[in-house]
Amino acid sequence: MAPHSPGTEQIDTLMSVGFVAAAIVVVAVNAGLFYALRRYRADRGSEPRQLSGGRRIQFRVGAVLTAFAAILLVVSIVLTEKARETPTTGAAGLQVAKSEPLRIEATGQQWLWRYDYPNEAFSYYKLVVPVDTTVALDLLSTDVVHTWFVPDLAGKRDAVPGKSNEVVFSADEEGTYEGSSATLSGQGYAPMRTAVDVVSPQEYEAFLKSQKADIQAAQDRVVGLIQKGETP
Ligand SMILES: [Cu+2]
Repeated sequence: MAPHSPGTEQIDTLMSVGFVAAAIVVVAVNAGLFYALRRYRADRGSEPRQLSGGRRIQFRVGAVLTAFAAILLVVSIVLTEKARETPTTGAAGLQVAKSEPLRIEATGQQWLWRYDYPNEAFSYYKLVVPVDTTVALDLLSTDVVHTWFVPDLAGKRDAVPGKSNEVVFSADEEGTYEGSSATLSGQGYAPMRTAVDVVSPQEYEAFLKSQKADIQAAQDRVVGLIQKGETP
């Protein structure tokens, strides 16, 4: 995972903290085990010393574990302090309206994502957004629960039928970010992927225009065929 949005940086940090904590526990447990083995082993044939742990040692171990858990909690909170902040659109981003995110609708349906842009253009599978811009995706579903998951840009978020959910991100670099299926939504769930194309604000505007023109041309063609009495 390579974080490319403020929120995912926090997730990445939290994963590192978890990894370091797990490593400390593994090392400490094994060190203790080897220490006990060496210190208390007896010669072959003779019976090793029988030990019964006193209450004092139990308290000491308990205190160390509690302190470890407390440190972990504090470190995690301090390092992920910014996780609740909403990213703001930067100077290189698309200037929609001050402090307002760019709103795009993402609709999950078996088994495809549809994106509806502010100018009524739409696209399937691929979402195009401007770089350095706060994007708020309104997640909707027409059938079952789908999960929108592009690991480099945001955490998993569900699209639930009849409800509206939101995922906010701001991509810091142009490029294509792949998404993956994260929730079983029926037999076509595995190929129900998505991709996010992060482009410059100018390219984004150009994409919206050409996409809308293409859709209009296709609709006109169909209407024309129907009027001529042909089946499209
Ligand atoms: Cu799905």
